[in-house]
Amino acid sequence: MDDLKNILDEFSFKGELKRCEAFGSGHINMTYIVTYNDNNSISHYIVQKVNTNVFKNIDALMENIFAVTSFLREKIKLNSGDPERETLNFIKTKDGAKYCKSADGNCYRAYRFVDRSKSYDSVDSAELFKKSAVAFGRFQKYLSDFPAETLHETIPNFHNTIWRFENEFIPAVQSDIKGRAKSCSREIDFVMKRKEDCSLLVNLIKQGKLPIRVTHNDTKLNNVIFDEDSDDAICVIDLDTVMPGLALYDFGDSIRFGANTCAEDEPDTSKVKINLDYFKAYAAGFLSEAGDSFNAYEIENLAFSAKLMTLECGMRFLTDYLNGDTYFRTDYPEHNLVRARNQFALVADMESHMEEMKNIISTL
Ligand code: ADP
Ligand code: GN1
Ligand code: MG
Repeated sequence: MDDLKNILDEFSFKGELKRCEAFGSGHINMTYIVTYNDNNSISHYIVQKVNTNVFKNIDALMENIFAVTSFLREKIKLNSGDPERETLNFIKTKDGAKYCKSADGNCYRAYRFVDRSKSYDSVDSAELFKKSAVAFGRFQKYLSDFPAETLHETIPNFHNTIWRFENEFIPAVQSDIKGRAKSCSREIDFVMKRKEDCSLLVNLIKQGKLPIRVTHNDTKLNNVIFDEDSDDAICVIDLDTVMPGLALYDFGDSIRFGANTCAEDEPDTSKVKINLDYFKAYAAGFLSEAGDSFNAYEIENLAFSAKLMTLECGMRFLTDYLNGDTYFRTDYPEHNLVRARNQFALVADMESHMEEMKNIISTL
């Protein structure tokens, strides 16, 4: 176990350490909020232990994040925004490094907490969801002239759904190392029947129909923070998966998480539905910022991308369940299976509303 106090001492925080507590609800990294008092001036920072089981090359990861946040800072200034609040501001170690490594080999990084901000784990109005869409759309727009070829692929094939199907899901079913496959044969079948869906976007990329852009790739609602006073979405966070990708990945993943009438781990799947009002609000907000450059194939596949990102995420939860829960943090033994069932219920509901979803897009 690392002594967090020793880790904090590695960073150039000013003042005396007052508090340090676990924070947030992410499934991958371990996040802490720390408070310092410098001559009665209180500062908060976020410190994160990066999951090196998931992110194998932390130097590449941090290089990406520093490059992207520096680029965004200039864009925000050009647009008369406030770079202190609208992008992440990292704190280097006392040695000038982008992160610090503990004696146990764990990697920690730190950045400024955005004061007077809040985050949401679920959507409470179409208006709020639209605000998050504007922030994610703007994020993509601001990065549209970032040199994508300089970015490292922090998790190769992250949204290559057919790759995940063939190289992760099928091997997990076949090896069934925990003997769990028999308890989830319906869920396994659900994915098997949708194999063709998994290749659709990848094939459009191969045919040159979908442009590769710099995308966030993990556009959950709680990966954007809101201003406590105005409730505007101010800053896109959790930048570990910023990589070359499709606009559709960012759109689809937001819908997966935010337009579900339930949390992604609600066990009662009869409550899981697609909220079409939220779908419409998000699409309107996202397109208002990023949509100008979209081609016809991107527009045509917006509704499908929501279904695909949900199917992919459910397949990843199910794969992790079959593998013995080694990737996503879980709170109880069946957590990943519950999450997978929830995602598949949402896929099924989207399938029965696909024409309505497409019609909504065509009215925008
Ligand atoms: P995780 O990998 O745990 O999802 P995040 O980077 O998304 O980590 O951070 C977890 C939570 O911490 C966020 O959902 C948000 O509530 C809060 N948070 C993260 N960074 C900041 C920040 N710079 N300012 C304010 N809150 C933040
Ligand atoms: C993980 O780190 P977090 O909780 O924002 C995962 C996403 C999944 C999401 C499901 C790097 O996101 O891909 O969609 O859980 N992140 C990574 O809730 O795998
Ligand atoms: Mg997060």
